[in-house]
Amino acid sequence: MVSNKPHSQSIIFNDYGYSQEKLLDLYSSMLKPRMIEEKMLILLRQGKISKWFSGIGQEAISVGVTKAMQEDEYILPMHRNLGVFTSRNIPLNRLFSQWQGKASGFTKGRDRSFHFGTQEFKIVGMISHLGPQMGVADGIALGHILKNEQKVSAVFTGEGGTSEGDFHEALNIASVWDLPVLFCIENNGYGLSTPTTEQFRCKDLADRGAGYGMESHIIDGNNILEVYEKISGITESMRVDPRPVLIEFKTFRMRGHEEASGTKYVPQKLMDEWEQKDPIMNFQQHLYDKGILNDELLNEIRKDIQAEIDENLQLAFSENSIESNSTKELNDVFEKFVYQEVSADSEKENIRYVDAISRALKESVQRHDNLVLMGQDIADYGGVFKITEGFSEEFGKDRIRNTPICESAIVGTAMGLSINGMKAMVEMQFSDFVSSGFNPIVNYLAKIKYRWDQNADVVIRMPCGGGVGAGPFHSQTNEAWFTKIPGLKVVYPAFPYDAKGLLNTAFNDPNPVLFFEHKALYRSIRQDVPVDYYTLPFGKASIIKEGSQASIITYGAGVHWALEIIEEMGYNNVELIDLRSLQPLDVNSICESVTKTGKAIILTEDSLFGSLASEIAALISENCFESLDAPVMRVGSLETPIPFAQNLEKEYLPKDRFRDKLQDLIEY
Ligand SMILES: Cc1ncc(C[n+]2csc(CCOP(=O)(O)OP(=O)(O)O)c2C)c(N)n1
Repeated sequence: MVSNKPHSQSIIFNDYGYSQEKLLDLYSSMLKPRMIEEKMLILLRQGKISKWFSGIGQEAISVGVTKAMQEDEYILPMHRNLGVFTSRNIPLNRLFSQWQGKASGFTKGRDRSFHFGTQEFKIVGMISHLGPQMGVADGIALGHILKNEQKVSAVFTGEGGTSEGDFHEALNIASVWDLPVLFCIENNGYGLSTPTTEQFRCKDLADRGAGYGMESHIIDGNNILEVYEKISGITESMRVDPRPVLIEFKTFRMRGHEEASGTKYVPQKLMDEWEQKDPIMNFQQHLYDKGILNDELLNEIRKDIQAEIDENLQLAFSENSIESNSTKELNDVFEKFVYQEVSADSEKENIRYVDAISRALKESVQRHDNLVLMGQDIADYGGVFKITEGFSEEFGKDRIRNTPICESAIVGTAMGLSINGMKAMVEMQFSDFVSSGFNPIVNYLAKIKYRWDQNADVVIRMPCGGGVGAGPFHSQTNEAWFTKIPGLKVVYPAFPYDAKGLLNTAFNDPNPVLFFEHKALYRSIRQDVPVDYYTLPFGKASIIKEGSQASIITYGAGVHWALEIIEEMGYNNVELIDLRSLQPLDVNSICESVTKTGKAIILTEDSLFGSLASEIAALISENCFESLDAPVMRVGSLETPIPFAQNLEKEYLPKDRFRDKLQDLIEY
């Protein structure tokens, strides 16, 4: 407990040049989060609130950094940074309601504790996975650079979080791109129960800066004046000379990882040592010694803070539990998007699938001046498929950016760009590599709108698919990894016309879109495509061929296999549906067709278990059961990884099995 009792002073404060007012402001700004936490501990024991990640003993860092930043600069805090939120003057009742899952909080009861952001207060809260925050900070900082704004972004991590790949990726990107990000490591001795000796081997984490060609500093995280003074100076210089800076704050976690878990594994000696270095008691003693603070003033400050806490807690407790219904919940998964049809009556050109993608990209970069394209080798080299050839000369390397090989932090960067009002595209060199950026897609991009009403205006392009003899890591069609995740749109065109129109729509849509492009179609499929800009809607399948004998439902390369086999077998009366968009899925067109034909076969390039084909089969069984004249059939690839040798790959892919199954269905 903080108290009025004298405290032996083990921290030296240099307050030269500070006004009394400033010193007292820094003091009471640390006292407020401490007193909130002390109140929380009481409430926790009374069973009135849920578990809690304590920042007791680390207040000087949150408060000092926030006070050193400008109010309109973004801060990306972690779970022990209550002082960031209080120093940004968030009304306490809103904070308390957030923690209780109530409507006056920031997430409509959808996420807990500090897992929220607010554009109003320029705070971007964490996701549980810790590391992705750092890539997001890169994106926000990149947004400032591209808008010519002299602003710094500050992101926090614990020392445990520095072991995650995201930390290394984000530092590397920030360094290569000279991004003004202040990376703040709070080295508090333990990551849950793991001491630093089991977390890393370097002496100081600040030393890691050198490995990235980055300036770094060690700061006493318990000395509010040192934190404030040094961070003020560093951020001031970063604004005029944009660059990342790594700070290691030395501090200590005075309580358990979370309140329920205790600190048994921490030697008492360490606890005692750091108790002596308590940031608030030391500074308080300093202010007493200087005659700036006395019992009377301290009691007054404490009384005011206590009144603010009690009043706001009362407000939060008296607020009713949040109410909702499934319609409201479902309505908040995606940012509203009113599709604008743009049609082109212009002349047409006969182009390949790959050209159509390239055309849409170029037109969208021209149309949206806030759109940034990122990917490995996409600048001067033009990307491995040459889709962005010539783009960097035409649009400049600010907007057409080669990235280091770091899918996770680049997806995070795209997220950060969107938070800072930009649009972003990430080209996965091959869709297989998205596994290295999976976490931020499914946990950050997909969930952020639902969590705190922030959209992720990001298109991820996914060159995918087999039939190219490229083996297990350059051939996968991994759309089903994503169609399962609420919050993501998934598009998968089979023709140049659709590819161009749908990709243009993807850039207009403010939601995260995974855009699958089949590599085997890139240079094998041509079509007459309007020269001018046009769009096509998501969620609308295209009926490639009408018929009444059976419905073939497919997408991507499957459409071309089906066309070939229909022709080869002379099945002139089957209906062929190209889904084009998988999420949203055009369930109506599927059901209408199956109701008409009474027979359905779903063809996918994916292996069947848990595939989109299985989902569609279930939908048909549920919705069209009474119209069915045969079992719903599915055809997909073998349940193996994709083999390299061409004859093995042919056996793996479903085309030949589809021929037989279709015949079975028609003859049923
Ligand atoms: C990717 C991931 N792995 C594990 C966890 C579980 N976890 C949450 S916090 C934490 C310790 C974090 O330590 P550190 O980064 O030092 O921060 P501190 O809690 O000490 O402030 C762990 C292991 C998680 N949230 N995310």
